[in-house]
Amino acid sequence: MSLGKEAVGRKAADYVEDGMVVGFGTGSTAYFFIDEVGKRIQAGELKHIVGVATSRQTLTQMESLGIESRSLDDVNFIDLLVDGADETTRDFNGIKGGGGALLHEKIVAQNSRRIIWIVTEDKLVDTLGKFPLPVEIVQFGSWKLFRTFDQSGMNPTFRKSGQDTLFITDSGNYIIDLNLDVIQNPHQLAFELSNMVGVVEHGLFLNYPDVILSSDAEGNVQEI
Ligand code: ABF
Repeated sequence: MSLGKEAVGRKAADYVEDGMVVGFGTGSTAYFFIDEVGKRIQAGELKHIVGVATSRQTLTQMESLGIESRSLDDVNFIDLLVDGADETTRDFNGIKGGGGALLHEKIVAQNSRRIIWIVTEDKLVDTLGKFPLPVEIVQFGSWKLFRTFDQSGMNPTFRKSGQDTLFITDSGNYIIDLNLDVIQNPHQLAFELSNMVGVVEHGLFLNYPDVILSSDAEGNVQEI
């Protein structure tokens, strides 16, 4: 098993300081970050930490570790957000939302003063798009939006949570994944998606992180 996810998740806890309002990301790498911060709080190594979760799944883990949590609207801003990503380039553009939490993740990111992405090195790509691009959409008229994506050659698929059950996000929306393979102009695509009626948010996170921590399979972590 790769040591990368655990190594980079735990390493990110070094960037948390006493008294911080911390944004806790979602996903299998963020899991280790949350666990490590919880351990350091329990050991008295970190004090007066307040956390904001990016998903119900993350909130549940935070509560199990005794991490004090607030809703986003109950804090002025977030000092540091640590989150995973599905793909990222070395110039800090990425795709997120593989875990279905992209909307809350992007809202929390917009309210964070510093953002660290934690990834294993396989997530580092030259060009985005191999990972299907998640697009969160309202349920009303979703099949019409699907048809629009399909007719535009964007190879859409509805995100499923079971055999025939459509995945529902924490905000009660659907997700369509766009299987694009290569995204030559992510800024243009982000602009187009953001202006489509019925699209709530997309998984292109362009120029979001301040730091990317990447780990190899042996658990060697580097800062990009
Ligand atoms: C989260 O991190 C999601 O956007 C994304 O799906 C997830 C991917 O990370 P991991 O591989 O660690 O689960 O932010």
